Amino acid sequence: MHIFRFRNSAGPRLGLLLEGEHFDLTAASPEFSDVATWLSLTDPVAAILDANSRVRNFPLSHPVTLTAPIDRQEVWASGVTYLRSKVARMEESESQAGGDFYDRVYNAERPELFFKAMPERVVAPGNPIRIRQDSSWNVPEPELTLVLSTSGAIVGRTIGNDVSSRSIEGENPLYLPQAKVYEGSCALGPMIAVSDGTQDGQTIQMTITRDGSAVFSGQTSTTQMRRTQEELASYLFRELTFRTGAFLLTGTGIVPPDDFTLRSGDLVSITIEGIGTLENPVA
Ligand code: DO4
Ligand code: MG
Repeated sequence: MHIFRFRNSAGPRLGLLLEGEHFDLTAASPEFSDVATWLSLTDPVAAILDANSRVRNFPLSHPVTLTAPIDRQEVWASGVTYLRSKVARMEESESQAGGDFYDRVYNAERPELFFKAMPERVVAPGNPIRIRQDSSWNVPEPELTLVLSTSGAIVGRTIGNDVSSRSIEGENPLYLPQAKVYEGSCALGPMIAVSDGTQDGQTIQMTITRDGSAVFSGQTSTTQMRRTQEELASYLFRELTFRTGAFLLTGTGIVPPDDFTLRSGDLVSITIEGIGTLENPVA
C-alpha cells in the first residue's frame, strides 16, 4: 500500500496505490485531504486500512503526475548512522582536525540530527536537484526516510536524497548547514509505503548516469544502520512538537569514491526495496 500526492484541476490531492491500481484517496474521506491531516489522525495506518474498500469507488483512470509526498512538514535528517558515512567524513575533514567529531557521534548515545528542508524547498520526483555553485565536491546521499505522525509514530517510509557539498562540510564541521541546506538539495518520493509494522532490512541502491552511461553504482542495506529507526524518531520528538507530522532521513550508507563529484546533466536514481525509485536530474 502506497500513498502518493498528485495535482488535478481542484489542486493537490492524495492517492492510494493498491495492487498496481491508482485510486483517489482524498475523494474517499476528508481524513485524507492532505498529508498533514492524515499524519494528525490518532492512528494513520489504521485509517488507511479502513479506507481500503471505500477508496475502490474512486479509481483514477488517467496517468497522474506525482508531486513530492509532503505538504506542511519539516524535513530533518540523521547523520553518520552507517560506518561508510563515518569513514568518508573522517577522511574528508582529516586536514581540518574535524575527523574525530564523526567518530564520536557514530559511537555516542545521542545521534546527529539536523534540519534539512522546509516543504516548499523539497524537489519532486523527476524535477532537478542542484549542486551549490560555490562548492567543488558534491554528492547525492540516498536515504531511507521515515514519515512520522504528529505523535512521532513511524507510519510510512519514502526515499530521500540528501544532496550535499563535501568540500564545504570537510572545510569545517560548523559549515554543515551550508553544506546541507540550499535550494534544490533535498528530493523526496516517489510515494510513501504505508508501514505494515514490520521492519525487515531493505536494500538501498543508487545509480548515477552521465551521458547515458552509469558512472557510479552502489548498494547497501538498512541492516547496516547503527541505530534503530525508532531511536532516531524518538530523539527528534524529544523536545520538538510537530503539529503536521515530520519527515526524517536516516543517513547514507552509500558514498561515491573521493574523485567523484556530481555534474550538471547527471541523473540520480535511488531505489529502495518496497518503496520504489526516486529519479532526479541534476540542474
Ligand atoms: O555529519 C554530517 C552529515 C552526515 C550525513 O548526512 C549522513 O551520514 O547521511
Ligand atoms: Mg545524509
